[in-house]
Amino acid sequence: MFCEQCEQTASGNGCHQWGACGKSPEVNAVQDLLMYCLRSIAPIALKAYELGIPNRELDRFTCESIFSTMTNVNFNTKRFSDAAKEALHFRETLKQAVENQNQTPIQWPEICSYQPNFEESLAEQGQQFALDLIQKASGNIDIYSLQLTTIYGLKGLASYTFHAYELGQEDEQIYRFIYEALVALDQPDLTLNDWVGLALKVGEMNLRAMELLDAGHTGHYGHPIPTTVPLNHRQGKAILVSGHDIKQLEALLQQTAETGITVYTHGELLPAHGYPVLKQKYPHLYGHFGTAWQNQTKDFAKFPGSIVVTTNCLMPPHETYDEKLFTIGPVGYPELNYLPSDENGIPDFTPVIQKALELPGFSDNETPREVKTGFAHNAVLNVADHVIDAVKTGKIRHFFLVGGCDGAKPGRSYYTEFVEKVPQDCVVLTLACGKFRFFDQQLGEIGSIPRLMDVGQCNDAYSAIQIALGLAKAFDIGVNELPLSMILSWYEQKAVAVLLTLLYLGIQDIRLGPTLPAFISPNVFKLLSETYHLKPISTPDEDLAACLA
Ligand code: SF4
Ligand code: SF3
Repeated sequence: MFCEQCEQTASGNGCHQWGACGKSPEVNAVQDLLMYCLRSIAPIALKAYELGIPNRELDRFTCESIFSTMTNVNFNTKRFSDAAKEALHFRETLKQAVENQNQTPIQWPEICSYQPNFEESLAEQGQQFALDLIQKASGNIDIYSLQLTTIYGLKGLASYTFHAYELGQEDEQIYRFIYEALVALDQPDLTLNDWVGLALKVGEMNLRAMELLDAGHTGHYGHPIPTTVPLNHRQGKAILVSGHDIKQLEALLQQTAETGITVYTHGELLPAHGYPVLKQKYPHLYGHFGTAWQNQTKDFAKFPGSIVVTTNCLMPPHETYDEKLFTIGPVGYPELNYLPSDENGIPDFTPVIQKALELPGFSDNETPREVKTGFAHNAVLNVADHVIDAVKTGKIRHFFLVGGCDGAKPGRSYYTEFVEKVPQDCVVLTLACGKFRFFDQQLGEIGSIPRLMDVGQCNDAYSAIQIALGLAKAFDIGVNELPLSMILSWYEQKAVAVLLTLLYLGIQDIRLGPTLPAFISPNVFKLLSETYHLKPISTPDEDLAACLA
């Protein structure tokens, strides 16, 4: 086994025996095999596009399959094996269609005939792919590093593309690029510069995917507005929804509308409360329960209702709560209740509702506690005049975007301490699950502007980018000249995609932690620090002083 795609990777140099995330060597090998099957489709899918016979079903399948190999999404070997079979079925059908239409015979690359033996262990067959890329890169560690950066970024891109198409937003150029990047993995003659270009192109495409997702969310649910969200529970039966999928949250809200059940968000679904359509249509969408993903074993055990995990981050479930836990979409775990989707991509949530009705629910009303969310680009740029005025009159000295993933490492207390130490004349924008380290702090206001603003989920990095670009335009300066510093935390591959987007946009001086990705080689890091002044976090005091200097 070899995997180093997330920040939790063992000893900072790859999980070799068993995943620190709980992923087994078998799952890892079948994930690698599935990725190889997808690579074997890519040249055919590109040729199909060229001939005007694209296959949207395959495009979506490819994204969902890549997404399912991300950290903390699916731990079920059987689901990966089934996906590999389906991938090859797609490949052979499309190959036939392309060959029928093409005037002359096609000499496909060797990979296009890859055929695992589905009668034998796929886990054993998948092991050969662990070292496939480093061999193809002829041992060049820097090219290998950029290939991994590209693949991991692709996983994040595939996940946002998946969410965007769920909401009816698609762009063919993203699908084509995903195939191009997969094809590139089998082109041994690409140079280091080619790979830098491809990694940045992942960032560019990810910006487009996040833009589409933003359009999908705001088109369906309205532009987020600053909204107070209860952190306390209320008496009654309850369902908790985790992950990032707002469309699935809405489907569950529809199906629970007449049941008397109260619905709570968990983790990255907190920003759902900011969408006016959801709040108006579904009064039983009440509050938020728990904090970031790595605390779920405690949070889920305590929750007295059923729980649905719509996307990452799922941890191996504890037996004290596995019976009330349900997964949907790309998420899975062996033996755990999985609800398949209908032809519209929506599961029948009846088992979740039945389980919630069987469980005790909350027996009392807890003392109210609350946080605010909904400071997305529209809400913030609507008051841009106030913000600009506050900057010009010296009331606001600096903005900090403290965002990204949370995780279990003790070094992540840096982010809490950083926010606590931000001077009174500065504003903190935050997004993604890293905010749970400080999201309920009362930082007060500067005039009418809150000092702590939750922009949204990790994909709402798009919103943060729009805010930065909007302010830069209003001040008539470049975005790197704004009094804004980005202090980012990463864990999984969506964060890799977002980081590549920021680099693609030329954002300088990003501070990244809690540790640098293991897959970034020293030379690649040198390149990033020379070109973009990307740097690792140091101490809150040192970094604050440097940002404010
Ligand atoms: Fe290790 Fe992360 Fe890979 Fe899991 S996803 S096996 S923790 S590197
Ligand atoms: Fe969090 Fe998993 Fe990355 Fe969407 S939920 S940010 S870690």
